[in-house]
Amino acid sequence: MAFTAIRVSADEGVLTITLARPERLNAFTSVMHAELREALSAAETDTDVRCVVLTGQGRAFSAGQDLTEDRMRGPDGQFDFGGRLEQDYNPLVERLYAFPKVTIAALNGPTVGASANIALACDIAVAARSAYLQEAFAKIALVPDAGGTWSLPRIVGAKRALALMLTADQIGADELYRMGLVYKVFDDAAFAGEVAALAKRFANGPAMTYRLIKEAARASERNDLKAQLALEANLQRKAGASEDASEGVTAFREKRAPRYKGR
Ligand code: T3D
Repeated sequence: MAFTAIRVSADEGVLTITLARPERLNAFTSVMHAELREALSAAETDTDVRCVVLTGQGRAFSAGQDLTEDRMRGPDGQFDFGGRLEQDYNPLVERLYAFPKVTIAALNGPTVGASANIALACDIAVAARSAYLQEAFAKIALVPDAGGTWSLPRIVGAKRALALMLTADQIGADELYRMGLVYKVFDDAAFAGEVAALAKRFANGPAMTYRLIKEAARASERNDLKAQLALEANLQRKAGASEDASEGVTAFREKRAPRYKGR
């Protein structure tokens, strides 16, 4: 499939997916969703891909749903705003949460509406200093979607999450960092290089162990301590039996960098 709304490039284990409708600030359309589904499916099964970076072309990460796209209609012929979520956004968010490889949302600029919550569904979000995030929904009298009402309270706490959603304020990168919504902020000029370096670290790392770490972190959202301790023991058994764990210890003893194979 030749992509028209995204661009995909692979480099030494890192797959970069760039939302590519810069004239509309990379706003999401059903075509973009379909292309993203295809790119993520391929990345999931391609053993050469060990880290996925999601970013935007031009001055924005993405302005959320394309508000000029034809609205979906339900069986009664009335506009159905939930339909698009069920068809496109919800599966994307669930897929990102469960994605078996490390995902990085690289916020190069405005990250607005559903796109903000898609970014939060990635494992790590990093931002250029000029970027901002905006739960813009209430400005157009809509409810935050794409998992925002679930993820935001868990990341920033209930009160702050409500404030972000009710005010629909634009939150700058340094404030995003203080709130824990992004892991790091890089100066704009250094942003692309820093993102590439971070992604490369994951591409060269122990892929199977990363998968297990993600499994543990996700499970902690529903587990009590006892269940989580049991899960950790189970996952540690798997990680400890991997070729990468032997290599990690051997490399430490031999005072050299480990060469991980992802198994
Ligand atoms: O099914 C459903 O519809 C429900 C699902 C909802 C999910 C959501 O994501 S709801 C939230 C949707 N997004 C927004 O409400 C954001 C709308 N955009 C803005 O508020 C502003 O564009 C920004 C604050 C993001 C950036 O402002 P600024 O001044 O830097 O840029 P701009 O001039 O407004 O935008 C540049 C162009 O992009 C402009 O086109 P033009 O006038 O040059 O031809 C603008 O119309 C276009 N654009 C920006 N955002 C969208 C968009 N076009 C379509 N959809 C957009 N979301």
